[in-house]
Amino acid sequence: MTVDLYGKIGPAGCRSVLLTAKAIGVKLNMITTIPLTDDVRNPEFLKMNPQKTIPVLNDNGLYINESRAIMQYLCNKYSPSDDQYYPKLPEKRAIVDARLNFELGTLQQRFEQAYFPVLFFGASTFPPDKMKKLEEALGYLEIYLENGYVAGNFLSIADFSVVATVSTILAAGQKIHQFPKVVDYLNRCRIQIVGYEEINQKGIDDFLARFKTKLDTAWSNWDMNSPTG
Ligand SMILES: N[C@@H](CCC(=O)N[C@@H](CS)C(=O)NCC(=O)O)C(=O)O
Repeated sequence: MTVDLYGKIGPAGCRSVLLTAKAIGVKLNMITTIPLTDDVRNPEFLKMNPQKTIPVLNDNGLYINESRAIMQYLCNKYSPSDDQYYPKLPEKRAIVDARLNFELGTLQQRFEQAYFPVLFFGASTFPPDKMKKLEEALGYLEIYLENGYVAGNFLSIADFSVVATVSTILAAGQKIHQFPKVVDYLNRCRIQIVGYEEINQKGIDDFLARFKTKLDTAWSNWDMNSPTG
């Protein structure tokens, strides 16, 4: 029985699912799927995910979209005895869930609001108010890292989501030196997360190959006197 993952290596959501699968030893059959093309507009894909986004998991007819839900499902279904990446204790699991939601609703969202105008909508530089909000979110992450990882003193699926997003933010040129715990965390995760280079770094490389010129131009237009400069 194969478990199919519709996606590609670039997007942060696909990377975090692949890092989870690697950590718990689940083999996923990647079906390369490109957003905004017929790959996601055909009736078979729409049946799996009417939102036309990737990643999507197809586990023998069970279709799951939303990367964090996929990660939780993979742990619940395929690693029931593992108690590290998605702890069973309600108190510990609640913090992992809270950080996953922080990543979805705050960190990722603020990254998109700050950077998508440049990446996708032709803006010449970044909106200062949105950059300030992103910096605030990175400040929250700095606080959450007080015990070493986002949900405590252990590596969890919340780290896979946060690392995928925050490494993209760094690659986009965001300054993070004012958040020493975030800097240290990224350096540690790079070594500790199995498959970091082949999965996460490859995604970052793809992101930069696609957007470096736009990012360089936007940063050269950026006012260095702004709070995030
Ligand atoms: N919250 C979703 C976001 C999925 C998402 O937006 N994926 C992007 C990856 S590039 C996509 O498919 N975008 C195409 C679109 O929004 O039409 C998740 O974490 O899976």
